[in-house]
Amino acid sequence: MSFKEKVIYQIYPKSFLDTNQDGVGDLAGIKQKLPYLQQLGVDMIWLNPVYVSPQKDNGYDIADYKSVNPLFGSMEGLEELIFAAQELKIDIMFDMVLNHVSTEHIWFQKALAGEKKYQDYFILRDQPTDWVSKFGGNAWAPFGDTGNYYLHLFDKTQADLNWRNPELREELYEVVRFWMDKGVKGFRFDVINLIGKDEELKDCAENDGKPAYTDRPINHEYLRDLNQATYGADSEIITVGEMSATSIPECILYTKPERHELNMTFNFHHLKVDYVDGKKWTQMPFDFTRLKELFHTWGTQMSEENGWNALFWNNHDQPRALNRFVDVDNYRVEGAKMLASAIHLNRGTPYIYMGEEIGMVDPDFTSMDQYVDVESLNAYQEMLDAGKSEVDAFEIVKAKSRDNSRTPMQWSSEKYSGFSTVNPWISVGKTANEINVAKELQEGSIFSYYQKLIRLRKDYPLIAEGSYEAFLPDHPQIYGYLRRLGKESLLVINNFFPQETTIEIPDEFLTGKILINNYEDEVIDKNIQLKPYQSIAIYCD
Ligand code: TEU
Ligand code: CA
Repeated sequence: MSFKEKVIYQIYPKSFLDTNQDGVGDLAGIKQKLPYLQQLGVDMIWLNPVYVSPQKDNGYDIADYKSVNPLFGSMEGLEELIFAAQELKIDIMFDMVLNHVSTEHIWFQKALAGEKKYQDYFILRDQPTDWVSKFGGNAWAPFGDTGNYYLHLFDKTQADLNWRNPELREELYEVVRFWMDKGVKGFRFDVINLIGKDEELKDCAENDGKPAYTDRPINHEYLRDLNQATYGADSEIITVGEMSATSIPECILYTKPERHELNMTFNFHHLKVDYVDGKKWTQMPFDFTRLKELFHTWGTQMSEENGWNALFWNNHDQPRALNRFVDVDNYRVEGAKMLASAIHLNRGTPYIYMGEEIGMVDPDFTSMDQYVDVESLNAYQEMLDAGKSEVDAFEIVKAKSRDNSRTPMQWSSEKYSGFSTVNPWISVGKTANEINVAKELQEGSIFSYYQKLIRLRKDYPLIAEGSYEAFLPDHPQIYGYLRRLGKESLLVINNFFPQETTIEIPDEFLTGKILINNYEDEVIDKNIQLKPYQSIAIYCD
């Protein structure tokens, strides 16, 4: 089965299921829930980092690439998980953080101790540039008492690696091969479009310095090299690159099959349509016109140039999409299904973030003490420093924090949502009694809707392989598209608003059949009146 037919499920291990009652999710918990994932029908699970790490950035600060953090289990436990998953035809995707390591990594420690070989693994300069760290402040920190500075595009404890050094590159390839040998079948490469820094690093006031280190031409060379040295020869392996502040032409280059870089890319433009002036720590209602324009330009151009998108609404860095794009108090269920249809019938590989399949929402925290994430804590402080009141800064953190998606999976209405029997590392969301897996499987309809979408992708090659065209691009409420493959076509219509609206169905679809619909009993007429957040897909051949 090609990666175009597959659906990938993302698990944030810390928050999935705690089996040894220490308040932290673990590998044994994932293993225990494999039948649940099989029931859903997903093909692969992406695990956020489970390596040894001081957890300053929840595992994205790796101290040892070839290890399993005792917090989550053991290497043996991981091997058991990989094996048990394979038995159910589910593969494991690992998160490869190759742009930076924790300052507790032995390489950084040896570099600090003066070993020249390891100093060449990092990006050291005697003068910092004006680049801003993605987690706040200048992107350079003093390198011990050497008078030099090391680059950290993220937290101070995450030192950027020097990909210009072939020895360093070989070490990282070895890491990828190590996990391939363990049976890992997928790799998600963290901020992989930032690895190729220029030799000479210059000040760049524009956009916090991003143009100086993002999508540089040499980045493509490194990816081709990585491909050749590791997964390139194994057609079973699936790769996805997480791309920070990228563009369509770059993502076409990263994913065009004949270039042998990656299978697909994540980009975040559609998740910035509720940012004021592109700034995250602000609030506004989402800009639907902009969202649609992004979907249409990415969809059309990737389709025309044979690039491939990873499709998603949620991940561990984003507040829940239901709270951002849907009137969640009145239309949570309809909205959850509509959002799901909008991406699962689209051109690209869909990802489901844990809890999305039961319509989980943001936790509704009431105090700053409940937040754990380093980015959120830094941002809160920066907002106070800039003169915002505590109340206003809290409101923004509440809407924007990455912790919104990192709360424990809601399994049942038991204490701590059935995630653990002890107080979890981060508080459980307020809705756990109403929104949980046990209840959803008994009386809900979101989970079964996801099952159906996953099934459709496998039953209709058109969904996996078809081209993409915009439908009614100027309609104020509808995000619609057409998929075509040979004589077959699919029309997907999504009403993104709580207001009804009427649309005209093109003649070719009047004799088609409805593949999926989030309301019952719709007949295909020349004019269809769409209900709040209604989504319909009509197929004809
Ligand atoms: O994220 C990269 C990234 O660009 C986001 O962190 C983004 O800048 C941020 O979330 C804005 O809110 C990846 C991981 O997904 C993230 O969890 C890590 O913190 C980051 O890389 C560093 O490894
Ligand atoms: Ca545990």
